[in-house]
Amino acid sequence: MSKAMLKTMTAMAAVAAFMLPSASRIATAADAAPSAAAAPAVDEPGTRSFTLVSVEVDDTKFWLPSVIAVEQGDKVKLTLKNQVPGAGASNQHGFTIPAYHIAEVVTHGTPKTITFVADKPGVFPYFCQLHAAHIGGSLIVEPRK
Ligand SMILES: [Cu+2]
Repeated sequence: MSKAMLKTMTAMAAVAAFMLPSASRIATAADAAPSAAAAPAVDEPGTRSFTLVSVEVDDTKFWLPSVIAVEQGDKVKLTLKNQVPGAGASNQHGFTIPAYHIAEVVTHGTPKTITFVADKPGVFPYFCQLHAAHIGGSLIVEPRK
C-alpha cells in the first residue's frame, strides 16, 4: 500500500470517527459547550512552550527549570515568572539568553511571555543579568537531523 493511500485512509478514518458520535446523538448547545471547552489548548506545530520561574531558596535565587531542550527550528515560547518576594527595585529580576539576543526584566507579579525561533544549535546559558549570584540554566537546541 502506498504512503499516500495510507494517509488518505487515515484521514478518512479520522473524519468518520469525528462524524459518528455527532450523527448518532442529538447535539444540543449544552452538549457542545463542554466538549469544546475540554479540548486542550494546543500550540501550533513546532512551538515549544515553557514556564520559567525565578524563586528564592535559602537566600539563593534560581531560574527554574535549569535545563530546557528544544530542536533547532522550533518556535520557543517562554513564560517568565518572577516569584522572588521583594519590594521596590528588588522586585525585579533579569532573564537573558545572550546568544539569542534576549534580555528581559521581569517584575514580581507581572509575568512576561517571549517567543523566538531556536535557529542556532548548541547549549546556551540563561541567567539573570541584574544579579551575578542569581543562578540560571541552559537552553539546549538539538541540531536538526
Ligand atoms: Cu536576579
